[in-house]
Amino acid sequence: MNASALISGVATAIASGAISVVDLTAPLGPDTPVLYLPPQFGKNTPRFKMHEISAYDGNGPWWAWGWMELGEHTGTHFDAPSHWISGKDRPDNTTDKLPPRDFVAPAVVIDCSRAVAEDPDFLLTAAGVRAWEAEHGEIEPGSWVLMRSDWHHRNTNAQAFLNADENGPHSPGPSVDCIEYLLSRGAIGFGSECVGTDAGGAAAFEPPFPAHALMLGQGKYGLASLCHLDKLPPKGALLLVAPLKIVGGTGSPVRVLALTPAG
Ligand code: 23J
Ligand code: MN
Repeated sequence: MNASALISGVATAIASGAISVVDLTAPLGPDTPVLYLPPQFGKNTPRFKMHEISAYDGNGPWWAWGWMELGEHTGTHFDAPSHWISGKDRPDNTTDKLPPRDFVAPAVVIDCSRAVAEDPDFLLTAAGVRAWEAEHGEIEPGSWVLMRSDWHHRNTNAQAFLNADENGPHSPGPSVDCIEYLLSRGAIGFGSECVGTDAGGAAAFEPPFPAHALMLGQGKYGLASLCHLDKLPPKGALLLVAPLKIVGGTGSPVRVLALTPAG
């Protein structure tokens, strides 16, 4: 099929409902949980805040509008390579410089929800990914690899979402060898339902925060605070993820949409 027939085929299938458009984005507001890092790491990111400019009133009789206080890494968001020191010298590593073709890519979903229900510190390993591939086929180069944990159900409760105790946060994520394996497969990025792409305990890994250090260091991406990965097939979804074109941006809140076969 030629390109124009493919595009009109997709448009027709969306209009008819044969292809569903699934929203994987969490609501963005003052209650959106944000990462908390202990003081030894420096400063934290602020929570979202909306400031009113006018509301059809004396500040603007016919219009309502606002301005936002918004961290780049807030809510459902995208990590650009410049976010991490390992990616800081890469060319075109900021949100305004990334090639737009990277914003449309297939996704695979690795369902870890049962293991995570048993153990909030569950780590997806390279062996876990290989077991998934044995069942579903190899991960195609250029794919997003999304870790389904059903953690997004905690998203409305910051305490449960961050799940910290005196030993630090407890949330699932990828092991170091998992990220190394995904890079060897040519993944475009790693996505998680948790506050960041890395596990709660990842500060103690070697290297620390491997989804950040290794993925972003190789010019790949991250997606955090995804929702509803349970609505996607293990393979066969197409993800639309376009970060704001923030000049010099290290990341951006995003609306993440998946095209999936309906039913
Ligand atoms: C800064 C430091 C550590 C982490 C993060 C940011 C994120 O998760 C993020 O949002 O990129 S783990
Ligand atoms: Mn981030």
